[in-house]
Amino acid sequence: MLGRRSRQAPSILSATVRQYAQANPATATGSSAGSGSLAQTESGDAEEAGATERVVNLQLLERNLLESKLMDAASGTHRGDAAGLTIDPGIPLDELVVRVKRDYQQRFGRAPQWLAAAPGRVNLIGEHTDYNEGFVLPMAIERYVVVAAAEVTGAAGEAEVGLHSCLLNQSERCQVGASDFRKLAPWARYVYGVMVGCGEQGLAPPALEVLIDSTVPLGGGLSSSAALEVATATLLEAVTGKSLDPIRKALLCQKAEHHYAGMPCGIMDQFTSVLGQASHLLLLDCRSTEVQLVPLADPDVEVLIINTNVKHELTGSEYPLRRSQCETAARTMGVRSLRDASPALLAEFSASLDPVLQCRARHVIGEIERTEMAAQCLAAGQWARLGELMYASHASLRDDYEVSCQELDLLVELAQKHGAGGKVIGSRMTGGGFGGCTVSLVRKNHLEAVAAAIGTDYRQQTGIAPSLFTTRPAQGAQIVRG
Ligand code: GAF
Repeated sequence: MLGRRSRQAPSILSATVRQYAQANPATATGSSAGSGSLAQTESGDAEEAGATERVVNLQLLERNLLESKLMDAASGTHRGDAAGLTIDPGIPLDELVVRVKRDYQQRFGRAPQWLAAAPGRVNLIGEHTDYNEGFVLPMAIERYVVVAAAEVTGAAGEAEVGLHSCLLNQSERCQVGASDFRKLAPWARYVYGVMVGCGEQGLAPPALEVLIDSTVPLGGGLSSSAALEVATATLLEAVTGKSLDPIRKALLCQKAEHHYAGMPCGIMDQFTSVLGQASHLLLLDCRSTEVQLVPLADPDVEVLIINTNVKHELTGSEYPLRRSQCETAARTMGVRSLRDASPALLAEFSASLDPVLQCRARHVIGEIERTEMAAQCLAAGQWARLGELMYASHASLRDDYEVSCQELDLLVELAQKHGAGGKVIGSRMTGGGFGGCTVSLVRKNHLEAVAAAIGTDYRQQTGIAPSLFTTRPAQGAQIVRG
């Protein structure tokens, strides 16, 4: 039986990546991946969030327009009459690299010396479970952040780093470890935080000019920020010629997000961007950091991502609020985290636990269970059951965790409607919520028709064009040679 719940709480955790087949020899095939080494889990530093009311975005239209522009820029597409009805083929990594090299040459008058790429991620199931020490089942996607750099020779004193974002057409300058990061643009804080963290691990950068480009949609819940962090850490590995342990690297990036971007995220996004494997999902145990590779290589099954192109939460307070609600629920029930809770334990506390906290805990406890089951279904090819688990996950996120929104719910309903009869295996919101994307598993020969039908209905009912693309599970971060 896969992933039995460990009630141990080790302080130093060994991290291994292994093939799911090792635990389930009867159901999976493939080669094993490398292994990480030692790491201490970051417990997180979520602040007590005061606000309990859901934040409604009063400037939704304005923000949608801005984000749509950014998303178009990220995907390299232009919206025409067919927007929202066709699947965006995207830009392959090698083309993005060529674009980055060309832009670097134009901006700085010479070729970059080092390049690194890191992917975004989509989570198939296991939402809001990572910071509860549960399981997640994500994969890296074929959308990347690419960073390029060359050394600035003759720089005196503190090494100054120049940063340019092609996506936003913005530039920043900083001295790693010596600048006030609050004065930097938000995107540059991620880079700065990672560079500080790398410096602490002996990978301090010299004076550099850095150029950044991306095809990971911004604000779409596909981890554009984790991809930026991990690409930066990978770039510094190339620059310094030193390697970070993969687990340490992911934790360093997570820490940068906590401290320099103020987002108390879990470990899923950074781990996936570092450890992603072609043709595989990662069943990540967020307590032990053990990863099992679950094959997703059936040529008849497509992973369809649909972006609602809305984002309803302006303040960012909902995520820390959920995190602190989970911590309070766990404390009240006398367990270290909701990983250690069960439906029976929750029932015991039905009289004393706040009803909202009961709902939050019910989601997390159920979602951890669903994620383990989903990995088993995938490995055994039990697609119908997997689909049920995905729909159940969405309902739980909508009703108990309250992180969905009308647009996400509509996309899932449309997937169910147009995918009846097994055309769509399952569908659910993915990522933090309040907008962003859904992930659906779709039978290949129905893909185009189903995508067009969902896109048309969504646009008709919301007035918003969604963005659609498919992806195979991608390789994690890499230094790009030549
Ligand atoms: C965001 C966070 F960054 C992740 O750590 C995870 O909690 C996710 O939301 C929800 O599953 O992407």
